[in-house]
Amino acid sequence: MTPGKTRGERCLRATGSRGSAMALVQSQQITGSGLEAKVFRPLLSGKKMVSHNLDDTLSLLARTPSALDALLCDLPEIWTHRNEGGKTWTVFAVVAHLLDADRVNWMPRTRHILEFGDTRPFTSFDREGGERGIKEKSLSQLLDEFADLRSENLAVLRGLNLQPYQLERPGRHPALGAVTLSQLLAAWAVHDLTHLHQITRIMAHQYREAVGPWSKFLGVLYCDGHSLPA
Ligand code: NI
Repeated sequence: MTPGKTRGERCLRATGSRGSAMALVQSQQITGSGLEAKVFRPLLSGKKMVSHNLDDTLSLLARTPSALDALLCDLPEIWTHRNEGGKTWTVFAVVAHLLDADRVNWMPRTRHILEFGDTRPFTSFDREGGERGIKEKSLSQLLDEFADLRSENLAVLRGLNLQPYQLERPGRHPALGAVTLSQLLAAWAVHDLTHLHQITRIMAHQYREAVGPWSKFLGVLYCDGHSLPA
């Protein structure tokens, strides 16, 4: 738990973010069809890919715990403790995986590249490792631990004051081969997004039948297969 903050305060903070977004919309005086036009017209075309920027990555990585809090805090367990069938993950398991990845994957590999470069490969990451030691924990506890650990990790990462030449430093992934530190940090951000996507997909699955014929308009119900474990 973040010192001095209770779970309720963190939930309120997340709600406050939503309020800020609404205020932004109102401040821009976007109404009616004008809103639609502005929302659906991109500021920048997605066809031109941007290169990795560490500040942009840090901004996103810092936001994920609040996003998870806002979405999941105090939800009924039908949303958080049910899966998509078979041995697929629950939302609870995904949060445990994100926590585990912050513990044993991203920052340890950052240090590994800085220390060893590509002279020795990373230790393999056990994607199921998040399941160990969580049976007695609540989702609230996992969210708190994740928020605290992410905050600590980002403080360490900022403290490294990484320079461009360091971001280009090569590393060796045990399965993927040659990578760079820049790619590792970009992948950390997109790993968050992958699992946010997976979380909303798992949640939507619970109402797969309940929505009746609307299912044909609800794309999240048809996006199996592009969120393989990462
Ligand atoms: Ni993953």
